[in-house]
Amino acid sequence: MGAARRFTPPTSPAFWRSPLRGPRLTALLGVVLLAGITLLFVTGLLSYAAYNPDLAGGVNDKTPGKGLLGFSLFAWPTGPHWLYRLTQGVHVTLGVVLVPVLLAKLWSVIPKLFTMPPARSIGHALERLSLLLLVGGALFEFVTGLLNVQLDYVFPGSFYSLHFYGAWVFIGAFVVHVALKLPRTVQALRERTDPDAAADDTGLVAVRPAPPTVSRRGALGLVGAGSLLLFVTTAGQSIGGWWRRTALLAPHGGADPGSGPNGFQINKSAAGAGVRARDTGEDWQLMVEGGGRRVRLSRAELLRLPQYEVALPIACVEGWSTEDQRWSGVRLRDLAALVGLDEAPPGVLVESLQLSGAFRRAALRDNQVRDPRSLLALRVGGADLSLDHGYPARIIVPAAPGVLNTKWVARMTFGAV
Ligand SMILES: Nc1nc2c(c(=O)[nH]1)N[C@H]1C(S)=C(S)[C@@H](COP(=O)(O)O)O[C@H]1N2
Ligand SMILES: [Mo]
Repeated sequence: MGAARRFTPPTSPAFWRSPLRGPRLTALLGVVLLAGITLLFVTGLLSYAAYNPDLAGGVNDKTPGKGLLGFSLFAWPTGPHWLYRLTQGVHVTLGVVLVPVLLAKLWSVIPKLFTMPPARSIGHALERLSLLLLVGGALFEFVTGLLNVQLDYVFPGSFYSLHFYGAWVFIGAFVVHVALKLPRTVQALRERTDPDAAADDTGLVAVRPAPPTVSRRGALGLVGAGSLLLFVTTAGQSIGGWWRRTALLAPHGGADPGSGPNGFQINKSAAGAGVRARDTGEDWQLMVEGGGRRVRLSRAELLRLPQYEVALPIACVEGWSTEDQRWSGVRLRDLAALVGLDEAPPGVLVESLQLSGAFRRAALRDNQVRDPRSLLALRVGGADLSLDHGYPARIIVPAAPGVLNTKWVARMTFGAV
């Protein structure tokens, strides 16, 4: 028997032996994340604004305590009609695709987690604390985002506040981190090779490197291949057409939509929302209120009003979207005119006959009501709406997130928001 090998704890630099680690690998992964996370942050803020959380009454507001963090809000436009489809498709697809890069980046710096002593000075302690917020924030944002996309809102309602406040904590730590590390990152990218362990000021280069099993280029290739695989199995849910078949990782929605004009993704089925066929039968009436007036309309009466057809997609916060569907029905501004609000109609509060659930009501801004493409849709693709797509009537608004396209509408109150 040979002498017992001495145990090397992870707090010892000798424990970390991969010859791949070094400032250059970390810097390369770092710049990819710098670009990617910046775009994630911007598209995330856009998605937040697209919900119109600042409308009066707080109907759409899942983060009433946002305070100054609501500074970025603006009136979300109604064009181009594919706007939310694009921004949210980018947000979700990019978030998924960056997962291997994030994991590789964390792997590349993991020896630093075990640095001893834990804090050499107050400055060092503060830096490590900010890293806790950085790494914790990154993992939190990616995990909550992926759970929301994959599991159909595991935390309905609260997802928005978790992901929103988490994003601000994370981005604060991220900005500090970038400011501290950018000079060293640029230097590492300029120098073609890593310093040896003795000259290394980053603590990343292995002091006792193991023989290489893969080159650094090979390792980056693996990360890239992982991202590419995730891209082709995710992006199809937003690109549509032939690509939809490649979207193996996309969520499958509340029900099988079947084929025909109503054969597109269903988010929450009628059964799932507790909407029964007898609530939507002959007795169903739409109540339109506003300007001190009230009108009730049956579906037959709605069908006798001027009908318009628009080609618009449904684009969900989860990242999936449909191709443009041919919706037809009554213009929202014509409904406002029915209660006398034909001059510059105001925003509207839309309520579903669904009794409970976070998405049973939504508010639309005046610019959305006024757009001639905004409809109370009665039909899609030349057929009556299916119960799962919102029969007898649902909202469809250009460029808006799917959540504002309320299904099984029962009441519309103009001027309530
Ligand atoms: N009443 C009601 N309307 C609703 C929802 C809901 O749960 N209840 N879900 C919304 C969400 S989040 C989306 S993405 C769209 C999806 O519409 P679809 O199922 O017809 O594709 O409906 C919206 N309208
Ligand atoms: Mo949605």
